[in-house]
Amino acid sequence: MQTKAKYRKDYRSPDFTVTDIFLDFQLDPEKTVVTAKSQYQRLNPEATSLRLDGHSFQFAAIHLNGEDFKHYQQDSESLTLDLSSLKESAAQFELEIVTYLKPAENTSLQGLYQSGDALCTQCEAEGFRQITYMLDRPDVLARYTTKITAEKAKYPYLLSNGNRIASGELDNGFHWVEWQDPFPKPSYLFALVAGDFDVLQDSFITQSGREVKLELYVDRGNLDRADWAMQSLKKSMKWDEERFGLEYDLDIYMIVAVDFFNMGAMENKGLNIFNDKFVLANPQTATDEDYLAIESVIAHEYFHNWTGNRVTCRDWFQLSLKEGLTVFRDQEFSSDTGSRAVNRINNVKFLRTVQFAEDASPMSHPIRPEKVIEMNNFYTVTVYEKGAEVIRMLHTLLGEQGFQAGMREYIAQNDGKAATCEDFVQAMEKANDVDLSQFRRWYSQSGTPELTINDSYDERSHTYRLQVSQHTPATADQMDKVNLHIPLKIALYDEQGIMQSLQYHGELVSDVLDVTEQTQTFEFHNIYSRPVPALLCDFSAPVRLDYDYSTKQLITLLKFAKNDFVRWDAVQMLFSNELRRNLSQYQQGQPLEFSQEILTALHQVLENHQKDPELTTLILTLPKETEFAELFKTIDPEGIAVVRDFMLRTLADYLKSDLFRIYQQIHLEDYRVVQQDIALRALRNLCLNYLAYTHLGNNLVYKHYVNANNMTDCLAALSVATKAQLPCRDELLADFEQKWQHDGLVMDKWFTLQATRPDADVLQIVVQLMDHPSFNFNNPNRVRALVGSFASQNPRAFHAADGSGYRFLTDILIRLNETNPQVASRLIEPLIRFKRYDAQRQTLMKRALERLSEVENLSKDLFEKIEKALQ
Ligand code: B3K
Ligand code: ZN
Repeated sequence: MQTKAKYRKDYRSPDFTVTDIFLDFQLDPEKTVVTAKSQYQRLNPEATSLRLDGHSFQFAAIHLNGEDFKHYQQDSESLTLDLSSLKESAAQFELEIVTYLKPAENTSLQGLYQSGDALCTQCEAEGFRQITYMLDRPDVLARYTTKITAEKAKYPYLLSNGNRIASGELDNGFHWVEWQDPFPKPSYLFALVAGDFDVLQDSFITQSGREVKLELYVDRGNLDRADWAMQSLKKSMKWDEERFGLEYDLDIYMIVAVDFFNMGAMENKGLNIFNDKFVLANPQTATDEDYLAIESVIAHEYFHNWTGNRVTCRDWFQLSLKEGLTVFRDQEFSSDTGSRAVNRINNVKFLRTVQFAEDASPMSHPIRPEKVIEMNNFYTVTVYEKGAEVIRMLHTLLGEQGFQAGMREYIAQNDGKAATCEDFVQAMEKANDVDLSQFRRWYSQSGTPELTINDSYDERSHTYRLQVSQHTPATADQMDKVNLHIPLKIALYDEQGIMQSLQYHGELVSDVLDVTEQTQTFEFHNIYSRPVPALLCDFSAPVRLDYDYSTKQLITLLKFAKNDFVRWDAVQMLFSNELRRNLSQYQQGQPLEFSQEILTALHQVLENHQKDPELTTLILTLPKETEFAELFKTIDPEGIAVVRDFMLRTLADYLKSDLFRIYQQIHLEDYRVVQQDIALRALRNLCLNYLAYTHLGNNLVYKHYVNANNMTDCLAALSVATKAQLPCRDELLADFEQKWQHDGLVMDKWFTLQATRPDADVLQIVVQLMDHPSFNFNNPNRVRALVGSFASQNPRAFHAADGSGYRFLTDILIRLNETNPQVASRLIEPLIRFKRYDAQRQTLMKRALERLSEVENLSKDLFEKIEKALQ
């Protein structure tokens, strides 16, 4: 195993490229034969050596221009051809390579592998090289023709990218299909699927009037769970035409849902492959949240057709070019078609918790990393979600029109090419005639900037001043930081809650302040009383805010702010302050206490629930333990759990009569996935969540479960029965298990609940469940649901002071290192963050990592993270 790092600065354009490739697959789970006939072109006339990437297959033969070729050297990761015998003038030549694969044994789920009874591929980032020797890099774009031959009874459907151009039957029960993709693409977008499926067919007429065939492939028997994904696809296609002016380009778009998949989904040209979790839904099996997640992942993969496929990445350091932009696009889609405020709140919650934590971890990296050992380790919240925030800041600075002009310029300049983040920023600059030199630093600087804000009010001159300082603390990967260009959106309210216009010497000024220096003062005139500032409205930049709000100011914002995000954010700060204060009480053995002012304010929010049930729900939802944890440099998992539990019970007790009244008022007959109903279900389930902690709890939750006609309500009841340890819990858990034991996807919800139960013996339960008939160690969804949730969503148990949680995870990681390093590398995250815990826990966590580092054949994936952590 080579664990050498690659650096962004070392990028060199390739000496050779492939213009066309013909792939022939003779499929068999035990032995697949792949013949790859490629047309190579020498780009650098001096080059005589051609290094191809490839591993994890048996190499059978290579021919150069039709003749047996022997001048090569092979190592564990590549084949290097000595082409000095090629005539100097021979700028073009053909290579034919034969390899043998064993998809049934491929548990890494990269390259060609078996999922259930089907065969499928996953090539991003560097999986194509597990199929054949290839210039497996995204700046080599070729036209693909793929012929697949397989046993017809087992594999009636044979799919690949592009258009189906020929097919035939063989007399031995085999058949074949040939596909051609007219658009040159990098190898990571190649895909192949073979299997027996149910197919949902539909079509879409593009804005220019072309008809596109849409096909959705699901495991047999799952057709009743495919509709929503198809609707989502059509909605996405339409939205991209309307908002971005981008139309689909092939005559067919296929989506295949598979059971074994390392991540969410994959945007292969014309043939998306999805984790079935992000396709399958009906009211009995999927929650509202699942429905919305499916819609956004379907949209995300579809949007990649332009941002990712037509314009791809030059090298993997540029990953955010396609991912940050495509996440921004899918977030905008969800916001345009649903509630903008709700979407913003949920995205910010995620970013602040998960991305801020990553930036504070040994894995901290800029959205465009500088150094990589295993590329799969960089499909991160930083590259994706912070990357999307960087695009969003550009959108804030340039406005919708300017941003869209930049998009048109970007696509016009880069269509059919492999581009860089720099190309994107340049297009934005050119279309808007602006200088983004300082803004570019967001691409190269890691870490979470802190904005410290002080204000002063001069009542004689009616002047209000905001003094803003920025500081980015050093991160594991980067000591020195520079000043960024930070768009800071603000609003000012007077004490009666009236919004003040922002003026400077009588002129109206923008509500987005350009923070560019280390310290800057912004002055506002004609302000007639000391205002309450709303700062970082809509989270206009991915930064931490430090302004010393009083409880009174925050309650003013909660009551009067025009912006829903600001209202929600004010309550987040109130909750955070309560938690912080009480945690220190708890740590000193003092009694806990919830501020009466805040209780009263929250009560008012609940009383006004009718105005906006969804926002009410979000405001009244107590942050999770993992969200609260991010407030602290050193995390006390036990203390946070205790204080949060106290806050939950206090709120429940204080609000119970209103909660009960609202709970009973809300009636929904048929289950419909429409925003209004989702909102009401969420509010009703929020009420249930609190009421579970009152004397009404057991009865109410039990009835809620029994009467539920959809998974959202059913799971809400089951979840709170487990979390509140209600007497009905065991009966309900058993009922759910009995009902869904044959459905892994639904059982994942149950595994997650088991793994996050507050019981003292939860680890024992998790260990036992690894032998549950519905559990399968080779299925990433199952492993994430049970082991992943335990390690990342049950902090109190995972960080048990005796180190049992760490030992358990380490045992699992040692097994996963062999079977599926990519999944292992995701699961190790909580363990490498030991610096955030007390000395005793640090010792235990480090010991676990040291044990892992001694494992034989440690994968690059784990090696990279362990090395960084122990450095
Ligand atoms: N591009 C894929 C992710 C590939 C991950 C490789 N380890 C899905 C997406 O972002 O749309
Ligand atoms: Zn993506």
